[in-house]
Amino acid sequence: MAFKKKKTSFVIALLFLLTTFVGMQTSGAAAGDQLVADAGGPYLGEECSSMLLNASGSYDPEGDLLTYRWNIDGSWIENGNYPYREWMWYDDFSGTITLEVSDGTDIATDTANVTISNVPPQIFSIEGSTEVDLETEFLLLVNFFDGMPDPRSQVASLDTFTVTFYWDDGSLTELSLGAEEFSASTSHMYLEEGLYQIIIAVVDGDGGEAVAEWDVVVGEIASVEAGPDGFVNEGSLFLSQGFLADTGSQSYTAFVDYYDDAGSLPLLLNPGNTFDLSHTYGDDGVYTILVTVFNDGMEYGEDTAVVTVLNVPPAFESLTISPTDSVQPGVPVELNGVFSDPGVLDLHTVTIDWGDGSSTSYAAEAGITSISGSHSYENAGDYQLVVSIADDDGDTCQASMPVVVKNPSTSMDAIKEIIASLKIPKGLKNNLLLILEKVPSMIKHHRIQATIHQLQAFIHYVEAHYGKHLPRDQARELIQAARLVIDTLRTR
Ligand SMILES: [Ca+2]
Ligand SMILES: [Ca+2]
Ligand SMILES: [Ca+2]
Ligand SMILES: [Ca+2]
Repeated sequence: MAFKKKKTSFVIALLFLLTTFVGMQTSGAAAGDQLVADAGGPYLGEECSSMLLNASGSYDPEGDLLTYRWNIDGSWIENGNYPYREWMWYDDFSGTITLEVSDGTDIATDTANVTISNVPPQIFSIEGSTEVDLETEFLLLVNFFDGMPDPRSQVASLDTFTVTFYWDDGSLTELSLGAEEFSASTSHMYLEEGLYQIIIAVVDGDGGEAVAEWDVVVGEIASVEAGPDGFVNEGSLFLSQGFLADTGSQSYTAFVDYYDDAGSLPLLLNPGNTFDLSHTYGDDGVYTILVTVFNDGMEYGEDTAVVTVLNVPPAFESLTISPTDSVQPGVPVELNGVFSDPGVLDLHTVTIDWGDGSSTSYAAEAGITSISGSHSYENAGDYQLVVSIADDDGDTCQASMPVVVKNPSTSMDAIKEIIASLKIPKGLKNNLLLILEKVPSMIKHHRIQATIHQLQAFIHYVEAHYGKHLPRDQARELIQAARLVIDTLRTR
């Protein structure tokens, strides 16, 4: 709302009042005998729908007859002595309009905000054939409208259009239309027989969209089409789609046999008499899917599709050995693991090559996916253990792990050799050998704690003579060798 000046001096006082008593503007009390314009609004609407502009809040305190005019989109629209004015925008719009009122002497103006939204097109009809010959052009026509479609007051928008025909064979046709061009036609030719679901999209220049579907049967198709043959891996979902030649009637019932233990199953028919095939095979092979359709209890037709299911090799999920670092001869190494195979019906052969010339092999029934084995090595050494798994269709997987076997008895022999070579008093040398005398037999009988205890006693004895009759370097060498044997004994 705004006021038109009468005298310059008055404006200053008026601005003061406006700033101080904003809430009093509409009352007119603060404006004295000023002419007041009120443009109403804000106005919200849609393109091609009538809008009533309302200036009835305008007034003249002196009661003079007012004249009204509106400025819309840069043009003045005279409205005589009428405060109301019907107006229509033919396209979406966002902005302001200006009202000017006059009492013959003075004028006052006001603005109002307007937001007009786009209306999407509407598809009225599609004209064309539902059955066409192969490799023959056929015509399709779409009728639509954009704006106010009510036949009593049909009003078109200013929008332009893009019409796209998606032919369902991987190709499309796009047409550009000008304002008020409300029909589009084009032709197409199919190179393969089948049922095609054509999508027609009409989009106006402001993004409003309408979509419709048109089904067409191309060529001489069988009453039932089970869809194309296909390939899939065992354990993966096979998905395909088929249809009936009659796309309209709802009197059909269908069954599918996926050619495995499940036998014949009811098959859901979608609107338009299409159907979805969906199955997971537990083993490789060539399977013939059979679809049978009945109409009111009578067989209507049947069709097959061949699915070739490919074998998938097994794979390791986990594999561990225990103990993890080193092991002594004669102490068993435990192997454990899990493998997988999407072919849930596959049988497997697990082979463990222990790396020392011996191996273990066993058969795992369908559904058994664990790996286990146990083995004792006779001699110290570094071995490479290899696990192989083969399914009954010739695919395999393989994994290997190192195994370290250490012999504490060998290490004991090394200690004795060190003692024998020492240049120390004979009595001391004999005592050292005496403490270790029973150790090899203890190791042989797996008396681990007693062996460790005896070796610790040996270390204490060496420490007691450290730097005296036993030179420091040689004492350290003996202690280190004894600790190595203890470590080997502990890791079992
Ligand atoms: Ca528009
Ligand atoms: Ca529109
Ligand atoms: Ca298989
Ligand atoms: Ca397999």
